[in-house]
Amino acid sequence: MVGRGGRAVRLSSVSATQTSLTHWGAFSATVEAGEITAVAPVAGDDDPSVALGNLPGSVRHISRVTTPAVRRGWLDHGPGPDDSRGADDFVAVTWDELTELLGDELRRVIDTHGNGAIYGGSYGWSSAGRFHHAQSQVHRFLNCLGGYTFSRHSYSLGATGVIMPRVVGTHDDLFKRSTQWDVIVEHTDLMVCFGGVALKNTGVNHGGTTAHPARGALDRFRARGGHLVSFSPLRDDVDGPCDWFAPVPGTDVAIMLALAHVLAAESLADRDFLATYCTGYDRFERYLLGVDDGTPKSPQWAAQICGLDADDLTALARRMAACRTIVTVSWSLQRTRHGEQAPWMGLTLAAMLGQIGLPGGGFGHGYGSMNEPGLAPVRCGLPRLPQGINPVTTFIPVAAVSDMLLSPGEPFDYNGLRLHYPDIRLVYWAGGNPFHHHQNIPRLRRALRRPDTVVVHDPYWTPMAKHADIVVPSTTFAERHDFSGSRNDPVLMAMRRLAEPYAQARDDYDTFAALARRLGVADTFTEGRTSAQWLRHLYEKWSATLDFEVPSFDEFWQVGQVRLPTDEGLTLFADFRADPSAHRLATPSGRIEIFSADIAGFGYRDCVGHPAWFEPAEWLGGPRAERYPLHLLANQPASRLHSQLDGGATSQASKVAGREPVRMHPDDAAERGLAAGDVVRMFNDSGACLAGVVLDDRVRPRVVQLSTGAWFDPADPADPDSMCVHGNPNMLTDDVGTSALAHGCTGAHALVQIEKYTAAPPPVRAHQPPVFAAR
Ligand SMILES: Nc1nc2c(c(=O)[nH]1)N[C@H]1C(S)=C(S)[C@@H](COP(=O)(O)OP(=O)(O)OC[C@H]3O[C@@H](n4cnc5c(=O)[nH]c(N)nc54)[C@H](O)[C@@H]3O)O[C@H]1N2
Ligand SMILES: Nc1nc2c(c(=O)[nH]1)N[C@H]1C(S)=C(S)[C@@H](COP(=O)(O)OP(=O)(O)OC[C@H]3O[C@@H](n4cnc5c(=O)[nH]c(N)nc54)[C@H](O)[C@@H]3O)O[C@H]1N2
Ligand SMILES: [Mo]
Repeated sequence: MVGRGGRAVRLSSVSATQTSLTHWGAFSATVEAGEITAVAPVAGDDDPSVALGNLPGSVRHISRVTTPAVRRGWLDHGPGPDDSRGADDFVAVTWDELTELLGDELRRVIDTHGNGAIYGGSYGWSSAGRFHHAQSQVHRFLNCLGGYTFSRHSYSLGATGVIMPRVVGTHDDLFKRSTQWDVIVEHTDLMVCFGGVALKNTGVNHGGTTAHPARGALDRFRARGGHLVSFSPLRDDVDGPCDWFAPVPGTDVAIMLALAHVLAAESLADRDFLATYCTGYDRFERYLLGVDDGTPKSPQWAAQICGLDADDLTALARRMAACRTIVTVSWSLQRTRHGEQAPWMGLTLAAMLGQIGLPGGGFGHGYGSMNEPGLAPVRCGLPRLPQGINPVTTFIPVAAVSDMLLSPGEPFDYNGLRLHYPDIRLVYWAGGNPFHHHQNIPRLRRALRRPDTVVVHDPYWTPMAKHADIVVPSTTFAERHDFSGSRNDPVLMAMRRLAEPYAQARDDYDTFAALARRLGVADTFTEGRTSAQWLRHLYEKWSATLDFEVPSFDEFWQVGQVRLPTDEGLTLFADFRADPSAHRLATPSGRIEIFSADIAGFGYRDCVGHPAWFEPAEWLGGPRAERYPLHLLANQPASRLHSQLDGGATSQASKVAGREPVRMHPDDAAERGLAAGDVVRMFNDSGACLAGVVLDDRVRPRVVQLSTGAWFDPADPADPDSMCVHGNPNMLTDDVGTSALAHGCTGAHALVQIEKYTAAPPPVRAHQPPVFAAR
């Protein structure tokens, strides 16, 4: 291969063993006959993710999209709303036909309805790799055409992404510049963890990761005498010794208020810290002590809500005030109704302890949610594919996708703004799976009937691909050259191609380049580069910005990695503590806003000016629990990343009777006459799914866990209300935002009922390709 200027681009060809990287870790692969047959973690990774076991067999898996495909109804009748999405046959087309059909449809929508009629948010994790990042590629492509309606925030951090910039002036730094594991090991006496520190989740990092230090750090922390307190309905959200409190799910804010109440009532709150570094504590304290509403948020009050012992909470508050304590809040807590409150209240509790900015004290968000918190940030930016400029200003908070499609023109509130949903004609998805990530699948299926055209790029026949009109077969990361780059991983890794593209799969970049050519924007999109030339270009452009030496691209590619310098020994907000005027927070007051006049000014009923306890609809203490008496935790799966490679060996080994496992307490099973291995029907007003029973007394009674990621598999594809026979928990979650402030995803929780499924369980066909019709 020859690069620009005639230099040799030494992108090695496919060979038997290669290293590469996924979001869940770096590995070396054995490749035979175009397929990954074995993988091993790289040296230096002490705690590799079990999800690596899903990679063998993933290139030639039965669920691969092998040809460009168009839904028969769309091909026969042209674009338009259609109830048969998800139930129709597909027709194989050539790449040239696909480029023509899709290019012309994009042109039609833009010319007739304008660029704002394209929804190109395209949320999803796709693959690691800086260049072939599907979401960046689709955004760049659509920007070349004049833009698209976009989405803000993520399913991961929908509430946090809005509340935290308002009250502590940042969102990113909470993770990127979090207090490091080594500092916690050395200085922290007590880690009080709301939502535990789930090591299953630290396997994963956005953009990939070459090391997993969390488990080792917790071992060293305990060896030094540190103690862990976990509030979680699941004992195994902490691996190893801890004080385990199993509250009623969704009641953490009440617990935090009770701890805060003890601090206030017993003069244990750090008044100097609150006066110097915070604003609005007085307003909050009136609420805390019940001055206006007559309800002190005491341990006795909280005990009625969370089901824990009031004396235990009092004792814990005193213990927290007496030693170096870090309060951590997992991301799951903000993926619920009123999800803004838990991170805001966790921060407030830490502020009352007065240890924010001291080594090993203060606040942490997401230890055990992602590998990133606790890891040292790299001291430089990363190579990045420029996405161009989007002239369209219409957007939605990301988890409002069904609302948008079902209610064009309707007004909605978001973060102090009154916005309107656009009228979307074309939905473009590359690198995500809404049937994994969005709530209330029956509602999503109705929403997807509305647009004229749905386009999906994916390597696999995911349920989203099966609901598309135009399906574009993408390569997987394993079939192309790329390189990694993650802001808290010290290694930039070459991701060399492991196998030739399977069947007719094409890189997303090449698909967009062909479309750009047809639409007359090829030069803008490709800038005259092949993907190999882009890799070199991005690397060289990036290395020119650095104030330290890195090897040339050719050397990098040959050696396979570059080590980047990192900022070591960070404590979150240490600078602010040392000098609050020089390091003002980016909030209106420059300080931590325990009371936010801006938020109060919006007048929202579900998010007021200070952190507060709101009763959610989905909780065991509310009226809905009479009909649906079990609290479902729809958490992240231990066996895979989201829905990715659900057909792989590790994921498949976790299934029970071919279904996703639902973990429940033996008493709840006995009450329903259920035994381990039974197939059950889980249901509520949103929908229903089947699952396979696992009994475990580490689950709090009346709580059940069905992780996300089983590919949606309707018993009757033509019926939008059809149950899922495979165990997708988003059949059960309610499609409602966190509050009018953030409208974040609330998929973590739902109330359900469970009964034995007595009929013969339908076969699971989730990973089978759809039916193809002759032309
Ligand atoms: N109920 C409930 N729902 C949830 C959550 C929850 O806790 N509970 N969690 C939420 C969270 S935090 C998240 S982040 C989301 C995750 O939701 P998603 O990010 O949408 O889930 P993934 O399964 O990672 O989807 C990525 C898709 O990209 C495809 N892909 C991989 N490589 C490529 C490529 O190179 N090109 C293209 N075009 N496609 C590629 C994969 O095959 C896969 O279909 O789910 C959310 N949904
Ligand atoms: N293996 C694996 N790791 C992953 C992912 C994956 O798909 N697979 N996804 C990654 C992504 S994109 C994200 S955003 C993060 C998400 O990180 P999180 O949102 O933190 O992950 P979850 O597993 O949903 O939740 C963590 C734990 O919180 C507990 N929990 C749930 N509700 C409550 C509650 O009301 N109160 C208390 N105290 N505890 C509660 C649950 O027991 C759960 O196991 O995970 C990342 N890590
Ligand atoms: Mo996420």
